[in-house]
Amino acid sequence: MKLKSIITATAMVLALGAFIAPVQVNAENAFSKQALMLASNQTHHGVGTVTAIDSKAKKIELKHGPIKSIGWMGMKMFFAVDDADLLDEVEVGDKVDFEFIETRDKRYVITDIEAE
Ligand SMILES: [Cu+2]
Repeated sequence: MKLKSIITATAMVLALGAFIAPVQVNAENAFSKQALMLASNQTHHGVGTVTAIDSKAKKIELKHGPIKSIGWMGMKMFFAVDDADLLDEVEVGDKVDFEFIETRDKRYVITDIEAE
């Protein structure tokens, strides 16, 4: 009886381990430290015009329209970019479609952008 309990307990721990382990591996592999600091898993989509590009600082200024998913009116503002190569895709004056995420420290990071 006692041995059976130990075996059952061991099996449960192993089963639990098998359940948790892949999640931890995924979290380490698939998400950067920055991504884990996200305010939510939501990606926001916006449309706007490029008003300035700062490749060195990995920033882009956009005059964007309202973005309902995050409760914003239209405005002109800077966004960070995760990958500076994205800035090679667009020029000042371009009308763009873009996607961004919000970090917990209220930074807005563009994950995709393309000229319309
Ligand atoms: Cu804005």
